Amino acid sequence: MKHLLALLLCLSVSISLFAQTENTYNLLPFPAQFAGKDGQFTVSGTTRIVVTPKDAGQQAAAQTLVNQLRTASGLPVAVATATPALTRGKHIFFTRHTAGRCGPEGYILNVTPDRVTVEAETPKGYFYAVQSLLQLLPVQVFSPAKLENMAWTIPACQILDRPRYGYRGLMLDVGRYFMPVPAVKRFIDLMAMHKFNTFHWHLTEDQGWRIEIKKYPKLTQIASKRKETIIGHDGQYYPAKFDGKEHGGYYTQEQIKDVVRYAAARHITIIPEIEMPGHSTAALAAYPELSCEPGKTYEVATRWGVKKDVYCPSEKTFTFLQDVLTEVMALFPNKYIHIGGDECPKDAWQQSAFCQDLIKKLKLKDEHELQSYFIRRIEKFVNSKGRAIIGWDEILEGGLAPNATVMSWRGTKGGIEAAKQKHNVIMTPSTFVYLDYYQANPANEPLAIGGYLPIETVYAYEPTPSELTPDEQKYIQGVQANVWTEYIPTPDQVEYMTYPRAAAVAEIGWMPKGPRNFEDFAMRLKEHQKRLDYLNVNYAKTLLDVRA
Ligand code: TNX
Repeated sequence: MKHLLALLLCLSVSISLFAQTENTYNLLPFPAQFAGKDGQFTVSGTTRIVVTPKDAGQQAAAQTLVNQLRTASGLPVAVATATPALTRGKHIFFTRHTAGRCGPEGYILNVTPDRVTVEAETPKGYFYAVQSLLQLLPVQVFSPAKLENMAWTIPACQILDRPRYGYRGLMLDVGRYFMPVPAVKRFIDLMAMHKFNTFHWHLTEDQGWRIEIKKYPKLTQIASKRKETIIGHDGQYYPAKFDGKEHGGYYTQEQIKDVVRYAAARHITIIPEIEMPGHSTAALAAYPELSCEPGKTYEVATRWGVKKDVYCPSEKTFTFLQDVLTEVMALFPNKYIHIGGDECPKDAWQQSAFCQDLIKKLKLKDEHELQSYFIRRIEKFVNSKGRAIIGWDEILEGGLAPNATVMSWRGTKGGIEAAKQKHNVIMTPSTFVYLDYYQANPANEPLAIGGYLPIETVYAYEPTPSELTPDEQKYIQGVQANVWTEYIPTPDQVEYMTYPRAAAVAEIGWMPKGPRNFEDFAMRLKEHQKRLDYLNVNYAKTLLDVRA
């Protein structure tokens, strides 16, 4: 009996300890500096989110908090501008930080039983503070419907938070499978919740062109549709199988503008990608005169894999691409335009008399240098409009364009090389952050492109290569995970492949350098998944299954 009592006591202590860790500080990504305190702040119907008059950034962030709280709690919480009476009350206060400790994306959060203060220097800082406050509240705050009998508490703590990297991205490939606007917006919503700040929108592919270009209507009339899709890969990873369905879709320029605004409201920059000179079969199907083979006609590709049908480095192509980029730059106001540059087989160029003459005329060594000439010319154009290019690491071959940022995807080699050449780098190695790869035993998973990338591996990734000197390391701007969609035909499947692994990427990009504890992450993730449940996210349950 005594033993039984002791056991029960032990159990209840460990349960309450567990409950403590489980229900309190399940922040994801975890903040840079964090100290838990005693007690808690309770949100009630009279709680006001108090903002400085005329501060639109505070106002917007406070409104996000109020909307979520009202939906889940039904409490009449509201945003209010500061008055002396309010200042004495138990409220949530937004104030502008002036001591320079937050930086462009950071915030300071102080939660005591008597008040909550939120400090930041920018609208983005306030926005991220609110994301953290929502994560400090019970997970039920993510409920889309009102819940009764809840205590809406925020555990006391002190947080000084700012991200490790200024670039924290996710890429979505809408070329292989078109994803409708609501799906893209939802992808953006989930990114914002995880404090990602860059959405790389892969808009053109061999298998489909997805952005309306007014000057070239055949891009949407012809290049945005394919006859049917073969579930199979050139080079045959898998037996080919027809899905028998036509596939297509594109975004109108109005829709693009709407998505850009939507993302901006969530402090996410969109980087559009227009692929060149490879991955361009769909564009050639619409405008075959852009190829090196006069008279040849093309069809939008229906199989996956690297295609030999590529743009010719001709004046016609440059005019076309400059026109396209002009419309693209008008739609996307940010600095960076991604010009692809990956996987461009040189066969067509080798066989083309025009290309061989051009190589001679420009005194180039080979087709790699011809690709470099291609990218440099495009870069010059983009730079002349006040913008900058990003390209996949193949743009290193034959010489980097002078101001280009490199995305290192074939492992980390390209990124290391580019940083040594004093170019900015985004690390996105397939070996760690390709979310199209299997996350668990392929035998139990839906068909994927191959590769094996469980969340533990993703979480173990250190984006800044130790091979670089401290000076060179400064060129590593951040980290991005890529969702290629050859085997991901629906938005639901996108969520399945993206989460929870993207949560690991979010934390890698945010938390200060240092040893990371996967067990700690996994425990927070378990709670975090309840938030994703409320949001109806179709995340893979892999981690929970493994650990159950
Ligand atoms: C390589 S990563 C590609 C994509 C594929 C992906 C599949 C890169 C720049 N190119 O075209 O979709 O592998 O994992």
